[in-house]
Amino acid sequence: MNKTNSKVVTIVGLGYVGIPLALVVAEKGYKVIGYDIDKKKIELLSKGILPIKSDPWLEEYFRKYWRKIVFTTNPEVALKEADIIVVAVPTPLDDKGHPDLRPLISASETISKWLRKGQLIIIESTIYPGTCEEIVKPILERSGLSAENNDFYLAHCPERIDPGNPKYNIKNIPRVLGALTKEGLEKALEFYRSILDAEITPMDTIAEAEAVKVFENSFRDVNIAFVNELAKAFDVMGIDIVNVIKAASTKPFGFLPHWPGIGVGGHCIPVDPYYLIERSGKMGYKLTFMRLAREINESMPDYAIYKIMLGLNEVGKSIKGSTIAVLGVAYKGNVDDTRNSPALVVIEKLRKLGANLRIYDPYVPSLSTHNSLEEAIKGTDCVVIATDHKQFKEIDPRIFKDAGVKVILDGRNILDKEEIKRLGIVYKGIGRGEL
Ligand code: SAJ
Repeated sequence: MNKTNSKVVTIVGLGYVGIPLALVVAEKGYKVIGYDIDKKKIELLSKGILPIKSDPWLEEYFRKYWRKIVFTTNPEVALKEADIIVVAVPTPLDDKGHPDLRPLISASETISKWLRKGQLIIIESTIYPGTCEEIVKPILERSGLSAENNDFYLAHCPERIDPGNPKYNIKNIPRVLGALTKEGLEKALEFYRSILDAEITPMDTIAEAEAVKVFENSFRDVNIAFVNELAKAFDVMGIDIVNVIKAASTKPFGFLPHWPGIGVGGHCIPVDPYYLIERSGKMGYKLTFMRLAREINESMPDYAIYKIMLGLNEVGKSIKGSTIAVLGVAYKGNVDDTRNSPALVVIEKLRKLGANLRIYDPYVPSLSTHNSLEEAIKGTDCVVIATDHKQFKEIDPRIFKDAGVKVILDGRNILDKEEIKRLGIVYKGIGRGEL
C-alpha cells in the first residue's frame, strides 16, 4: 500500500453514496478514481455536472473537488492501480420483493479480474449478514488470492447517508465497520479515520457489521408500522393520533416519535427489512413481526384511497369522474427522489378508479401535469397531500377555498384540520380521529 497522499482509492458506483464519498476522499489528498458502468453518468461527472439531486453541502464539495477525481467506465483504469476499492452499488429488491444482489455480484466479478495483493476491498452497500463471506469473498478468491491469508482485505462499512439532511452529511455521520480479518479491520479503520470526522466503531465480525444497517432501518420501519396501524384504530375510536404522539413525546425517555402517513417509500426503509426477513428465513427463523410491519406499511396507500372515497362520498361524489389533484410524488419531503414512493401507488390506484388526475410536485417537474400548485388545484373536487414538502406545509388553506376544492386528504397530516373544516372543506387525515 502506498503512503496516504499517493494511495489510489477507487469508488465503484457513483450515486447518492459513491459521489459524496469520492469527494471526501479527494479532499483528503488521495488519488481518486470514480468508476461506474453508466456512460452518461460518467460523461456528466467528467464535465463537472452532478447527475444526482444535490444539497448545499454536496454542491460545495462537488465544486471544490470534482476536478481531482478521474471518472471512468474502464474497469482496468479504475481497478488496476487501486490500493483501496470501495463498492457503493445499489442493493434493491427484485420484482418479487427479494434482495437483488446482481449489481454487487457484478461489481465483485469485475474487481476479481483485477484483484492484486494488498488491496483493501470495502463494501458500503446495504447487505444482509453473510453476504461478504458467502457471496463477495468467493468471487474475489476466483483471482487465486485468499482473504484468510490476507492476500487482500475485505471489509464492510454500511453507508449511512441522508440526502438533503442539512445537519448530517457523510463526514459527520458515525459509522460501524467490520472485516474478515484483524489486519483488514485495522486497514479499513485507518482509511475511514483518515477521511471522516465522525466516530468509526469497529465490530468483532463482518456479519455483525452487515446486520447493523438492516437492523436500524427495520427498527424504523416497524415503528412507522406501529403508528400506521394505530392511525387506523384511532380513526375508528375518534382519537387524533397526532395529538397523542405529540403528547407521548413529552416523555423525555423511552419514547421515539414516528408519524403515520400514506406509506413508506425510499430506497432504504421499505427495502432493508426484506434483506433481514429473507436471510433469517433462509437460516431457519421465519420473522413474523417485521413481515407484518411491512404489510401494514404497504397497506397505507389503500387506506388513503379509502379515506378519499369517504371524503368524496360526503359531497355526493365518487372517485370515478372526480378531478383529483395529488400534491407530491417524492417519497419524502424536500427531495426529488421518487423511488418506492407511496404517492405513485396512490396515483396509480386513483387512475384505475377513473379519477381525472392532476399532479404537482415542485421537486419532480417531470411527473407534474401542472407547473404550479394554484393551477393544479383550481376547480378540483379533491386535493391529496402525498408528500410533506415544506411548500405544502406552508400553504394558506384559504387558497383551497378560493380554488373551489371540496375535499382534502392530508396524507402526511401536515395541514391545520380545524382551519380547513372552518372553511367548509371536508378534511380527511391519517389517524386524525374520524373515518
Ligand atoms: N415515514 C413515515 N413516518 C415516519 C418517518 C418516515 O411515514 O415517522 C416515511 C417517509 O414519508 C418516507 C419513508 O418513511 O416515505 C422513509 O422516510 P425516512 O425519513 O426514513 O427517509 P429515508 O428513506 O431517506 O431514510 C434515511 C435512512 N438513512 C439511511 O438508511 C442511511 C434512515 O435510516 C434514516 O433514519 C432517515 O434517512 C432519517 O432519519 O432521515
